[in-house]
Amino acid sequence: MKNQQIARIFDEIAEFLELRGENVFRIRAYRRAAQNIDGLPKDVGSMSDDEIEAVPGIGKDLAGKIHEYLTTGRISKHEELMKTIPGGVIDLLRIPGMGPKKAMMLYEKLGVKGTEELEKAIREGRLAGLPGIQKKTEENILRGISALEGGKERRSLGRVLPLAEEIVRQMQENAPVEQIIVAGSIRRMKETVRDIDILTTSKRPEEVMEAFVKLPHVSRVLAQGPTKSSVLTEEGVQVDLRVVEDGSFGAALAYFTGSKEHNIRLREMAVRKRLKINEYGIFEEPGEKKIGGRKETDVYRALGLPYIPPELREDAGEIDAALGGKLPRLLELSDIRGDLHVHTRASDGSHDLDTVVKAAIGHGYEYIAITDHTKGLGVAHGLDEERLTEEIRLIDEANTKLKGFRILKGTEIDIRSDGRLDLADYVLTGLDIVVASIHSGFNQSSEQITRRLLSAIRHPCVSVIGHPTGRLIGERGAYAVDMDAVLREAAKHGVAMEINAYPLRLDLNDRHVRLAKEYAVPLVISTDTHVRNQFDFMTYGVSVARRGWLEKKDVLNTLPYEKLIKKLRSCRTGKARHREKKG
Ligand code: DGT
Ligand code: CA
Ligand code: ZN
Repeated sequence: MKNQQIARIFDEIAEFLELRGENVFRIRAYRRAAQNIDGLPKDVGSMSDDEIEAVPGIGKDLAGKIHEYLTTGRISKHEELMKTIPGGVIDLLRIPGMGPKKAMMLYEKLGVKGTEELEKAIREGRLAGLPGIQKKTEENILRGISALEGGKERRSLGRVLPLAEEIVRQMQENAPVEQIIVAGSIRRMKETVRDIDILTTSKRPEEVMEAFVKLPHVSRVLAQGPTKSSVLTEEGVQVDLRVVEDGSFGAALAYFTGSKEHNIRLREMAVRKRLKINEYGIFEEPGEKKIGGRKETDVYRALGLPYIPPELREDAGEIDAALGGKLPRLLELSDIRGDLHVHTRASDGSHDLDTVVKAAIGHGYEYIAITDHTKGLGVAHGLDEERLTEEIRLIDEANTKLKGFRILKGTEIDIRSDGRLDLADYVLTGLDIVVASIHSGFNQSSEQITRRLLSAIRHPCVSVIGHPTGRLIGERGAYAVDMDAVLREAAKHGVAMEINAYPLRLDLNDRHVRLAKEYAVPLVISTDTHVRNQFDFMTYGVSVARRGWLEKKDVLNTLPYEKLIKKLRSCRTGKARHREKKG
């Protein structure tokens, strides 16, 4: 994906402009463009000029710059700005997460002229006390440097999966491959992944390898052999490609999908059945007669097991469940009927109500909930009682014109630091859904933050707890919440927990989801869409649910509208009396 590179360049331009004290609107425009490009689920390289111009925040000028990058691999404005800074700073800019401002500061204060010198300075403790540098910043820089060198950094699934899919697509176009599939932790949809493992079959393996090492993403070839090659992409991710025999494809797929722990359990079972299972096939022990391996199901069938979906292969009880005929019938993406956490331009979303609704209908949904932020979140232009009342009116009006689609009136209400909600109850009684979330005070003690969430759950108008742990993968850990206590309280009050499908969040995570199911807490899966194509993030949320063993019946937004509205907890009065009550 070129998206990340372009986003990074725009961010850097913004920082350069900032360093030079230029127009704040100009700076903001680049930042916003960067954010929106990074949020695109599709490669800009595969979009038409019109489509690119339709991305929010991208006008003719920025579309031109994107076009320039796609055709020349550079943006001249960026290059000009690069010329204004010393050469030693440029090397520092290669580090993921390092912007021009920080790089200049480190150069000026410490005189470091490259990643090696910087690493040394960190190890010697020379960064301590510099403006904006914390222990965490130092750790991030060190991790960035080692990622540059090794390509073995764990990254979020949301970053790597689109890249993996694109590499597969390019291989299908440019190489004589037959079957081709991504295995490893990506196939298991683990929330972070270390590298991309791809398996393929071909009659002409050498040509496949030639094409692979020449892919446009490749920045370095680590190894090239007749059946296995490894490369490093421009993004610093390692990709391993293996060509296997047709008759071994299923066995290899099972082997390289893992997890390692799951495979070990399978092999132990095989030994007891006097079988041998490896990446080449399934063999009967005396004599080594091959009895299968073409299909992945061969492996499970040989062991007397039903097929186990990749998301469950973590040696977390799936083999016993399979033996006992107790595997869950996992939720599917197509079971989802609507999205219950969506922002519009009224707060920090990119589109008006109409555009968002059209996108949801285009997505095949039956309903969405509009859940803009509330006033406590000033940066997101959160709504006060009056603005939310106006939004409710707009939704009522829109609903009268829609057939076969419903907009739920909602809010993503801020849970204040003392646990109180950010809006007066009289507005909440006019809503179909209240998603309550924490957006500040992440450093509170476990006791404080747990109490805060418990009091939100006890508020009779709250339907859902949004992104319940607040973590941002690779950026910010979960706050110190006692999740067990929160889930028990949610079960007691029938409050749903959200699986926020936004790839950076995936919050709840798979372990919490499984615990929630055990406590019979209702779950919803929502994308937290701010830009219309982010409805596509649902697939990540569904993966978390699958890894948490969820079935269709465990998830509220698989229900048709009428049933959903009965199951969702709310304090709706039926009549929108909020206006009379006001003041
Ligand atoms: P990752 O890359 O850390 O996100 O996680 P995986 O699961 O993709 O791990 P990776 O890439 O090291 O290996 C891919 C699969 O290959 C792994 O899930 C199982 C299999 N595998 C790798 N090494 C071993 C091993 O030493 N023993 C066994 N049984 N399987 C292995
Ligand atoms: Ca892997
Ligand atoms: Zn939120």
